[in-house]
Amino acid sequence: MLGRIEKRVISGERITPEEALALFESDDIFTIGRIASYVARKKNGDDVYFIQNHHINPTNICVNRCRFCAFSRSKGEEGAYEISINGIIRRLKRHRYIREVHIVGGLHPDWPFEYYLDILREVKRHLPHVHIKAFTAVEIDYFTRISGLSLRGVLMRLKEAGLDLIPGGGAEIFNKRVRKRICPEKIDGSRWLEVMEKAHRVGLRSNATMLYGHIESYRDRVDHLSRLRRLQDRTGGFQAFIPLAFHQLNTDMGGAGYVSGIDDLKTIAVSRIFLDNFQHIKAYWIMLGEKMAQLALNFGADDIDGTIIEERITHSAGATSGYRISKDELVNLIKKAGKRPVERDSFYNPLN
Ligand code: V47
Ligand code: SF4
Repeated sequence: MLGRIEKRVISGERITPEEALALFESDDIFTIGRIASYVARKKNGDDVYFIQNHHINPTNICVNRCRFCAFSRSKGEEGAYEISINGIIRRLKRHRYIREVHIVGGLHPDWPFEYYLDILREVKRHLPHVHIKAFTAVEIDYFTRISGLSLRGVLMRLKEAGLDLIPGGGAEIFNKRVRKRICPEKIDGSRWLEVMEKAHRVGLRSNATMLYGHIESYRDRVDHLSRLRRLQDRTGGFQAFIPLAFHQLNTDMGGAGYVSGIDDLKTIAVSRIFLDNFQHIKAYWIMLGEKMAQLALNFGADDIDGTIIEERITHSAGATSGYRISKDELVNLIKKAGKRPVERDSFYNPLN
């Protein structure tokens, strides 16, 4: 079966969901890695992208309280926090060299939509050279509810205020049954896809993610990837796909166990092979750990994310990676994987 898939991929054919399932079910990680590397090299040569970026999570107060999320708190609960707009600007000004800020947070019960627009405006005013990647599809849907505006209306206001692109979070797993168990309050998969489709239609590019390694099956992963591939066929608006390895510490899903390194590599590789219409597959070093992310560069990934500087979501759930990494360390890590480091901006334009 793998031999047939490899031949089909080499002759430029698209693999079917059944074939993707067969790859997930196979133990032949080296053959899967070889096929994925072939696809990655055809798309991006030996280039591996990174960016000097800064993550900011303005608040962990969230009305959703997903079961897999160790980061969120309810209002008034111990550990709940809010960072003021001044606080955000102060943090960013300490790192003026960054090219992108990634802003996502909880669904705050009291903040009006205007407040989120103010965050964008102030960041743009103080750091006009920085691209703003902000607000997951889940937050954007929430903005329609708190503002009473249409989805298009919200997206246009965000764009006017300075939003450059949308991160891929909140996708989790689209399968209804699994989603109900891991994040019952969250918008369903169809709505997540609808928000992304509309965003692409108004000219905003975005990423996509998949949370794996909890209670989902391989079939659920293939269903998730299929739905993303179909939307990408229609809009072409996704830049990168990022598989996110579930971390269980301090969550309500403690029995799930740790995701194995083999599963991390396999998920990167199958994503690379199946998502033939995505230009980039990102090995997010914060979740994979620096070493596994480096290995993933030889299993189909061509992007390792960036300097991050401040990370709360995964570290709340027990991530063992560092909190930040320097540009030099990223370059070194990519070179040692036998790849060519390319510093990029938010739209994958190479910087010299
Ligand atoms: O939406 C939450 C996930 C996401 C846990 O677009 C967890 O470039 C694992 O989307 N274990 C946020 N994952 C992170 C994200 C992201 C990260 C880096 C780059 C980009 C991009 C996007 O983190 C959430 C959720 O899916 N998450 N809790 C956890 N316990
Ligand atoms: Fe809220 Fe996002 Fe955490 Fe869910 S994953 S509880 S929506 S912060």
